[in-house]
Amino acid sequence: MKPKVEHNTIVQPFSVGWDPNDGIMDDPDNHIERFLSKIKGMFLDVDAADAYLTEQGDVKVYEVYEKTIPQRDGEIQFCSSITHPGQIGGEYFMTKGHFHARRDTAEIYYCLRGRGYMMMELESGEYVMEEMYPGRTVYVPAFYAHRSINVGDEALISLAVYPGDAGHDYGSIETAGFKHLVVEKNGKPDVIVNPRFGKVE
Ligand code: PAN
Ligand code: ZN
Repeated sequence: MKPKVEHNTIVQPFSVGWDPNDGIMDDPDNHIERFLSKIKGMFLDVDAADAYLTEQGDVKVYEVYEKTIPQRDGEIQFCSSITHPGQIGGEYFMTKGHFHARRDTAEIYYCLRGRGYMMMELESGEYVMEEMYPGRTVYVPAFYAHRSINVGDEALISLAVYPGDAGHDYGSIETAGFKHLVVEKNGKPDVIVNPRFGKVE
């Protein structure tokens, strides 16, 4: 059987409005919202997450606005990534993070608002963290899992751009976690080693 050729769907040129102050895209195809109740397991202190939910209710930890682009080589995916400010047991609000399903694909994040870090980790647990603040661009090389971490007191807003066929592998992070976590210590961000890293639950 001949392989299915997907190149018969041609994307029409388009433009889209996107407000750098709040990261909201005018006419998105997808608006992904991640609430604490659904992702509390990614925080180290799940009891603190439960206490937060009881005391302050469910909150949006982060959200993404995007247009639907065919997932194929040659196209480019882009989205508005918004991580809200907050902490759970001293650990800053952050995205779930992922490897790209196609591991040999990179990504850039152009930060427009807020203050934070991009945590980038290889499967081995080796890591590099780059600062994010307005005007700063982070290059996430191929093979690095990546997550945005908001260490400020306003939303951390970035434009993320990556190859059309990169895809997302969340499973590896959900089972093994990131080896390095960022927590507040003496009022400043500090990196700790995740005691649960690599322990499949
Ligand atoms: C970004 C992320 C976005 C949300 O567009 O998807 O910041 O983070 P999670 O995907 O980890 O939930 C990206 O890195 N795309 O490849
Ligand atoms: Zn990515």
